[in-house]
Amino acid sequence: MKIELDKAAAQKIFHTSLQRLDVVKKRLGRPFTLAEKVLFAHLDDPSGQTFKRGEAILALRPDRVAMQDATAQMALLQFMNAGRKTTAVPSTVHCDHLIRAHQGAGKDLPVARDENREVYDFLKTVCAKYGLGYWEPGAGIIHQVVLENYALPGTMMIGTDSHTPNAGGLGMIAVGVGGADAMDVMAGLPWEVKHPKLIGVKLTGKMSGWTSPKDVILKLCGILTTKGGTNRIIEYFGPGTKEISCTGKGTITNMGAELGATTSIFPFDNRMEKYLQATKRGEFIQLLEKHASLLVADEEVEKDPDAYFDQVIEIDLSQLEPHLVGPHSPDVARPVSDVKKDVQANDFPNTLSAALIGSCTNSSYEDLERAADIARQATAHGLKAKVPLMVTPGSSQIFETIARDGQMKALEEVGASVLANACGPCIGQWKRDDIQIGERNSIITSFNRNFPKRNDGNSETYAFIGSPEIVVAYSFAGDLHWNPLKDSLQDSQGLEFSFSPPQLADELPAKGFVSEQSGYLSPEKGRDGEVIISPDSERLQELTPFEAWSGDDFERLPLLLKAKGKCTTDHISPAGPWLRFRGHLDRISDNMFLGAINAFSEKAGVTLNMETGEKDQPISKVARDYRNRGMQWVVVGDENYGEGSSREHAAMSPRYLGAAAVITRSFARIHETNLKKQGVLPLTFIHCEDYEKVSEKDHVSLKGLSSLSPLGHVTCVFHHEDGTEDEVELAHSLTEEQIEWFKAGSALNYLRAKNR
Ligand code: MIC
Ligand code: SF4
Repeated sequence: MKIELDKAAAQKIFHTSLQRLDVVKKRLGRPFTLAEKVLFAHLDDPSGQTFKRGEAILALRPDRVAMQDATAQMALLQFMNAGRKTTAVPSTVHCDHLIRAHQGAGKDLPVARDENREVYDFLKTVCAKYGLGYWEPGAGIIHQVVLENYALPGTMMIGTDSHTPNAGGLGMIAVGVGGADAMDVMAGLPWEVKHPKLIGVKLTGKMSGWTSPKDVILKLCGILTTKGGTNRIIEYFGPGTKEISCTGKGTITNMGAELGATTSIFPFDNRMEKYLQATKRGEFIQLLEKHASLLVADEEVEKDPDAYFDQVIEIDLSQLEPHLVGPHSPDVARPVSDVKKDVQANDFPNTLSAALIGSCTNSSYEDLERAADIARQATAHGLKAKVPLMVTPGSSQIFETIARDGQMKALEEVGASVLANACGPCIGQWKRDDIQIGERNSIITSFNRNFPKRNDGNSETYAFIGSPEIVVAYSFAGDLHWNPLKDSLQDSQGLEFSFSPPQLADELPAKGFVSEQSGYLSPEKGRDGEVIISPDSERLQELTPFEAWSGDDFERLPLLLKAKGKCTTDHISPAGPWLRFRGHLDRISDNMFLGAINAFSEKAGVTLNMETGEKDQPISKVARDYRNRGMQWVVVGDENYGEGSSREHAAMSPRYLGAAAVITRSFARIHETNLKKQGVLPLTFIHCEDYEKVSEKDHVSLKGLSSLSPLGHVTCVFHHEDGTEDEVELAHSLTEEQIEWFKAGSALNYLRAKNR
């Protein structure tokens, strides 16, 4: 099978799409939105599929799988147990997350190659053996590389990273999933997802001045909040969509992940054509034009959006102001003009300690040109950045092109350092020498996430997010009280000057991208290589299947933790230094719940060991102790539990250390599926206030599990220390088949038993 996207393959996809869509059109007999078209065109069984937004489960056939190095390890360790010779669909692995940012690209990359050799060798040999494409460290960040090479309007992809929807900027349905979902698709099974509700975002007007695509999504984060997109697709429509470059659209769909959205998508237009042309995929344009009806919503939708979307939001690009969001959550949004007021009112540190641009979200040619424009203005006034300014290009193609066209020089002239084409400081892989852990400071980035500890491992770093040009402007003032749109600075002569908004930038390089494909290995090379995992490796560990469910109700299991407030996957399974152990379940499980806030002590990462009576013990240590005593345990969580990343370690570590169930007020989509896949019951309080009934020394019983059925309830008893009890009803969203996963101990166990 060819990994590269080729015309024949695309033709085949569109052919099947038309056939499937025809079946659904006849069944439903109404106009479709774009998201519906692409979803329905990928149904496994278009004539038998049931539809109900927010309830039915769609079985889909994605065209492609992409995985990044930190999640690919688990996905591939599971895939190796699935008994196949090759993957069922073209699949790629991208080495980007494990590279540490310390002294710039030139020095950091060789260090990363050396430090992570064992993992890279493992990934490389698995790719060769099972026919996957392999992108070496330094080649670029997964989402940028996918956009440049594999994304195509009207097609469908899943990826083991929550920002996979980046490809929605090029009209694709691209969804972030856990490794076990990726494994299913690579093993030839359909991929299941809840039939999403649809949010239509109508864009009108035209951006100007400082406003950029980033501000569209930052504004939307403020409107919808981090859980507003759960089990929903965000579909953009209206005349404003055509005013945004393809990569700008990618920035917007990328950060739809911050809303918890299943994915986001833009309709096909000539900005996408231009991008395909520039990235040497012009050969697809004719084919796309021929199938244009598959790539945009039916006309009726734009005329009467309320009839087709579950919610409609309108954003007038002409009125949109540049925004900054943060700290600690991407939905704390306000226009730049309100930043000073907010920083003062909340006593956030106003002095900035660093400014960072780039990442998978914002490192397009257009982004870096606009950022360079601000840098050039500063140079003309003799200024250098006041705080360290770092640039993370998204891919080697971008890196080489901005090196050729001068943007890099403009940024370096004001003191910027260029980091490797990798995630680096966006995922806690930022080794800072300037700030001590515990030191209060603010930073500003053009990334997409800003949960505590996310960038430098320091919970006292307050991260604000804005567009690259806004971030670069702030780097010259070094102060959040300063407003780049209005306030002036002193130039090298002591004269006042203000920045002008960045010039309208070329969205694509006039001379084309520098695009020799460096860093890609196609699987044809090295087919017969062996996959080696050393038994005493501390980076990789073969997986042992989890035990099947005993068939008995869970009786009086200890409450390991009641988490309070935000409990993202970064709280459950932090990244940064722990990324090292992503292929070693036992080792990485030592990080379990390090960031979770205990509702009783208000402390992070610690809990009471009810067996020994010891207080404030590391949560993973207590879990191991319970497990060693042959006990399973339960966790209680708050709202939108597990938001953020797709990392299935946040489900596998709990399962490995003995979790029977996680009971919350609500779950984020990917994490809820990850728990189901690993055989942990994700349950939700029917009455949210029942969360309050849980006390520190509770034991928990879950009843009637042998008659668990879709849409049924589970009765739960919290046995309190004083002998009293509270009985509450819990809901779950397990389907018939997912109940079988639970019974088998995991989805993988179920799959293996079925194939036997
Ligand atoms: C992230 O942005 O949080 C990550 C790191 O890319 C994760 C994946 C991971 O944890 O490996 C994601 O977004 O899914
Ligand atoms: Fe990497 Fe950050 Fe993008 Fe995740 S969000 S893929 S960590 S650059």
